Parts: sequence; structure tokens; C-alpha cells
Amino acid sequence: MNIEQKVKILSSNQKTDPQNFPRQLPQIGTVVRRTKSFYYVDIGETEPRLCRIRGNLFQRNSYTNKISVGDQVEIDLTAATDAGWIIRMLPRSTTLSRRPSIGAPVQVLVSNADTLLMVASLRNPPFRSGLIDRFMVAGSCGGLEPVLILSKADLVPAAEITPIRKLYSALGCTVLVTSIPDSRGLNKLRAFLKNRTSVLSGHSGVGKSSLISALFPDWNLRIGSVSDKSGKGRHTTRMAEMFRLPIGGFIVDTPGIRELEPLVTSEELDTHFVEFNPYLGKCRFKGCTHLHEPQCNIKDALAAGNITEQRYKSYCAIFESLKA
Ligand SMILES: Nc1nc2c(ncn2[C@@H]2O[C@H](COP(=O)(O)OP(=O)(O)OP(=O)(O)O)[C@@H](O)[C@H]2O)c(=O)[nH]1
Ligand SMILES: [Mg+2]
Ligand SMILES: [Zn+2]
Repeated sequence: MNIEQKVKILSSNQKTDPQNFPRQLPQIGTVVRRTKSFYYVDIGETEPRLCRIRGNLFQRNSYTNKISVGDQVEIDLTAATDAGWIIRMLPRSTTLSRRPSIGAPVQVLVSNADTLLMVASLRNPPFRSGLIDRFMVAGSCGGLEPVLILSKADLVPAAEITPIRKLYSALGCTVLVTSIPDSRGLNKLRAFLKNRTSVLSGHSGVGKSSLISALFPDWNLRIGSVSDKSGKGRHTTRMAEMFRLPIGGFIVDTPGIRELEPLVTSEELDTHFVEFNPYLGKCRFKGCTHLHEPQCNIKDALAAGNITEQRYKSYCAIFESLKA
């Protein structure tokens, strides 16, 4: 039975004869992809199951975009088809969220991911710390562990890599240096992905697809591809999609995340800059923004070299963008 037929049967909402289609026990699975009204739930089989949400499921709770990729759900597979109904959503351990525009409701892009993989090339395109710092804030807000991949290491001298690696390691971020021509860092990265759910992020051209195909050459992946099986192309709002890795674990490709605006208020932004923490609460003015106020303890720490200029600039830039 193809997807169109399944959709038809689900949509018609027809009563099935329990004699012919005995109820199966509810099962727990992971939402790996979704469209506007359908959810693809991985229950450990070759293909995910196509599911819909039971109509009354969210009446009493406030999950704004209901179920997202990565959610653990209980599904009822009672049906004339191999599709099913989502009857319950399990609590989330982490969330990667954004607010599409000011005033719009929060959108959960990915739930329950363990790590936020931030791929940044050292050259071509040039390394930009601003984006990394934005991702660090987003990961910190949603409870994801940050992992920085410095790609294309073959294009720069080692001396250029060291300060970047030192800075982000000191901030509690795992840093991996990779280069595809000399297979550098690939085994470490593969080991890192194993049995975890990792969200892949980074600008266009930094080498995300190249890394995935270098790690899993036999894996027929669709990451970053634009068209789907029907050949009609994807819908305009491209959603996150989760792929089961050949070594165990999942990788999540989220096109919308590449220009992520972290979901944080300007007032609480400073708490997501981990190196600011020892200096917070000691400024002269309560609610100090650390931008222009006198006797600011953060600016003192900056002057003393305990906070880097680069990170302080990122803080200011994110602060301004949150105000805008
Ligand atoms: N020198 C060098 N080039 C690399 C390396 N990794 C990737 N590239 C090149 O960088 C270019 C972009 O790589 P992609 O893997 O397509 O980048 P991407 O991040 O998937 O880009 P989008 O799909 O547009 O988001 C390609 O021409 C790759 O051959 C590397 O380690 N060293
Ligand atoms: Mg790509
Ligand atoms: Zn201050």
C-alpha cells in the first residue's frame, strides 16, 4: 500500500471491523518526520509508520506546535492499514526551539536531541564565530550538548586552529577538527554520533553533506536533498527530518535551523554565556545589560581579559537582535 492510499484511509476515518483487524497493543516510537497533518513514527522497523493525532489529544495542554520531530509518542496501530493514531506524547528531555517572528508562537524544531552539532569551516566559507555563539545559546536554552566541528582543517595552518579550539573547549564545548582529504577527525566524529541523537547545523558550504558521506559511504542518505520520493519536491516550509544511523543513533537535518534565532529574552541572555556566570549579579545597576552601563562587572572582566572580545561582541550582537 502506498502513502497516498494510507492517507486516504486515514482521512476517511472509516470504522474498521475489529474481527478482521484485531487491535494491536500500543507502541512507543519516535517521530522522524512530519508534514502538516501526518507524522512518520519509527518503531524500529525498516519504514516508519504513518500516523495522525487523535483529535482530542492536545485539548488540555499547551504544546504550541503539538508534536515535533524527535518526540516520543505512543501509537495505536488498530487499523485496516499499517498506519496508526498517536494517542499520547511522552515528556520531552530537550527541545530546540525558535520563534519564527516576533509575537509568533514558539516552534519546537526538534525534541529529545542529545547534541547540537555545529559545523563551521575554517576557510571557504571563512570561520564566523557569531553564528557559533548563537547556536551555543540555543543549545544552552534547550538543554542540548554543544559540539563544534571545525571543518576543512586541510585549508589552514594549525596555528590558526588552536586558539579557536582552546576558546570553545574552555566554554565546555566538545571541539572536533576535521578534514576530509586526510580523513582527520572522522573516526572521532563517528564515535561521537553513535547511539545519540544529533542535530546537524551550520551554514551552507561548510561541508555537512561531505562529512556525512565520508563517514557513511554506503549509506544512501537524503540529507540536504531537496526533492522527495514523489518527485514533486518538498513543501515550502521544510521541516526537520531524522535519519537512523547505520551505527545506531539518529541524525537530524533541519534546514530551518541554519539561521537560528535563539529563543531567549534579552534579559536572560547573559546567563547563557557560560563564562559570564562568575561575574553576573555584581554590576552596579540591577538589570544591567552590560552594554553601556557604568561600573559593569562584565565589562571589567572583559578589560581584565577574563572574557574574550569576540564572545562579548557576540553577546552584544545577539542582544541587539533580540531587541529588534
Ligand atoms: N578542502 C576541503 N574541502 C571540503 C571539505 N569538506 C567539504 N569540502 C568541500 O566544500 C564544499 C561544500 O561541501 P558540502 O558538503 O556540500 O557542504 P554543506 O554544508 O552540505 O552545504 P549545504 O548542503 O549547502 O548546506 C564541497 O565542494 C566540498 O568538496 C574538507 O574537509 N576540505
Ligand atoms: Mg549539504
Ligand atoms: Zn553589567
